[in-house]
Amino acid sequence: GTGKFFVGGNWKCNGTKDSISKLVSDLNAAKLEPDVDVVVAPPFVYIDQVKSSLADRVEISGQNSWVGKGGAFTGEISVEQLKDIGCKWVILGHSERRHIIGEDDKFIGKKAAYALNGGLGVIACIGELLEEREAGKTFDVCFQQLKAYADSVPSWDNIVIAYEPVWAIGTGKVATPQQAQEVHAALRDWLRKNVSGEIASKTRIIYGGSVNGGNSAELAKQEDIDGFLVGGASLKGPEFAIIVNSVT
Ligand code: G2H
Repeated sequence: GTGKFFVGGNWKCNGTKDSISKLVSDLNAAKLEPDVDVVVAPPFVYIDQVKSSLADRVEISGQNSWVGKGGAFTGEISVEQLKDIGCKWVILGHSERRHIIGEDDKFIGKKAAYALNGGLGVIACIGELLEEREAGKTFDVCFQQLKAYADSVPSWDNIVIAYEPVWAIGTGKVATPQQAQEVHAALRDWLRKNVSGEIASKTRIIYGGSVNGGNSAELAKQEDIDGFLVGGASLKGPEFAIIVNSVT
C-alpha cells in the first residue's frame, strides 16, 4: 500500500435522525486503529448532527457538491457550504451519480477542480459497468474517467481515487482481491505515465463495491489497495470498525 490507509463510509441516501444518532454512538464507542484515515459521508441534511456528535477523529465528507460558486441552483449544495459546516472531503463521480443522475466525465472533472480549489479533499470515483468488463474495456473506461480528472484538477495533493466496479456496488458481488489489485496496479501505472512518478506512488487508490467485515482483510493485503469506500456495511458501526481495522 501507499501512505496511510484510508477508509470512507458512504452512507448514501440512508438514515433518520434516530438511526444516525445510533450509528454515531457506535462509531464513538468503537476502537479505531490510529494509523488509518477515517471519513464518513452522511446525507447532507444530517451532516450538522454528525459533526456535532461524532468524535473529531473521524472526518466528514459530502456525497456530492455543486460545480461552481453557490447561487440560483435549486437543490444543490456548494463547496463553500460543505466547508462552512465542517466537511473536509467530498465524494465525486460516484457511479450512482454517473449512471442514475447522468453526470459525465467533463462535469465531474470540473466539480473536482472547483472542490480542490475550495479546499476540500476529493474522493474521486471511477469504475466500469459489467458490460464494459465483459467486453474487455475495463482499463479503457477507467483510464478515460481518470484522465477527465487529470485534465482538470489543479493538483493531486488532496485526491483519493476510489475504484468501484459498478457490477460490485451494492450487489454483494465483491471483486476478488486479484481483480481489484489488477485494476489498481494499472491505475497507478497510468498515473506514473501520465501525471508523475511521485503522484503515482503517493496517491491512495481505494476499492469500493460490497466491501464488508468478512472480505476487507484479504483485499487490504493487496499491494495497490490503500483503503476502501464502503456503502452498505458502513451503516453498521461495529462492522465499519472491523473494516477500518482490517489494515493491520
Ligand atoms: C460502492 C460502495 C460505496 P457498497 O458504491 O461507495 O457501496 O459497499 O454498498 O457496494
